[in-house]
Amino acid sequence: MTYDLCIADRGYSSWSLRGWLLFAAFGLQPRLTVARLYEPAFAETLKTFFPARTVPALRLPEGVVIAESLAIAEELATRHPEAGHWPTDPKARAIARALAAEMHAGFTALRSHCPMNLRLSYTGCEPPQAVLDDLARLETLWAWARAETGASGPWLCGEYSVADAFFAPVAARVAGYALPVSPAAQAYVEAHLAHPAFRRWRAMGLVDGPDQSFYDRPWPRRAWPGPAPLPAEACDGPAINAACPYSGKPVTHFLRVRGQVIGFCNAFCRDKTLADPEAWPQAMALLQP
Ligand SMILES: N[C@@H](CCC(=O)N[C@@H](CS)C(=O)NCC(=O)O)C(=O)O
Repeated sequence: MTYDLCIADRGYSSWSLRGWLLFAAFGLQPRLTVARLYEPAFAETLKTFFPARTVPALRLPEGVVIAESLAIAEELATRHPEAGHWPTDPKARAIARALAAEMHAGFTALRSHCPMNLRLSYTGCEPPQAVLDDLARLETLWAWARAETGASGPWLCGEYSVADAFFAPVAARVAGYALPVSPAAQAYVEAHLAHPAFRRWRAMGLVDGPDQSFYDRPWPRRAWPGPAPLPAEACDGPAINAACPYSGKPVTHFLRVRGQVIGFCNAFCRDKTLADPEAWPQAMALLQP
């Protein structure tokens, strides 16, 4: 059963992140096509996903394309009930669905003033009142979900669900623009930044395509407030491994981490690992203690 998922620049495309998390955070793997935002080829690429005109666009195994994140969530949840997209408890499930739907339809001020940019973090963005209102609504929703579902861990409705996948790019915006939130909301943001699938996506987003000037802002920058990556550098071989940890193919591209050289079968897989080695357990497993 093959799913073809079309996404755009991982560093910037918030809806692509949601679509991808609906797979990666629930143990599913699509075949990816990557389009580039703001390039003529974007529309060309999407022609192969008719009738989609935005990403994410998902071609189901039957051949039909659906290009709305909520529809993708519902299809995957129905087709893979074991994957846990929605909470099984009826009350928690209803709340998770309400959260995902409100996210999908709302928060327009936050979305337009603070577009997702995983490549850096700004300070001094001075959010206007409409963004502060959106942040207040997030605080209300997040606290309500926790109180009603009795969630005691990091996620809103118990286990990580579609609701959390939908708020992951919102957490990235709070982190990326140093937005003012309560300690409880900040803890939720930090849980997203440390989530294994989010970390893998961001590592890819750091090296996936050029910087997009559309997202430049004139504000001071600070270090990304998520987990600090292990220092690593590109280098020459030989490596401690002959086969790429991801594909099993012979290694051609190398990096050094913790004083050891690991090889990969292409530049992208080397570079995404270089960006955040600990996001990639298959690569880290190669290292000698
Ligand atoms: N309602 C859509 C929104 C998708 C969307 O707006 N995606 C953006 C990228 S983050 C896009 O494709 N923009 C390109 C365009 O509008 O031309 C969904 O639920 O997935």
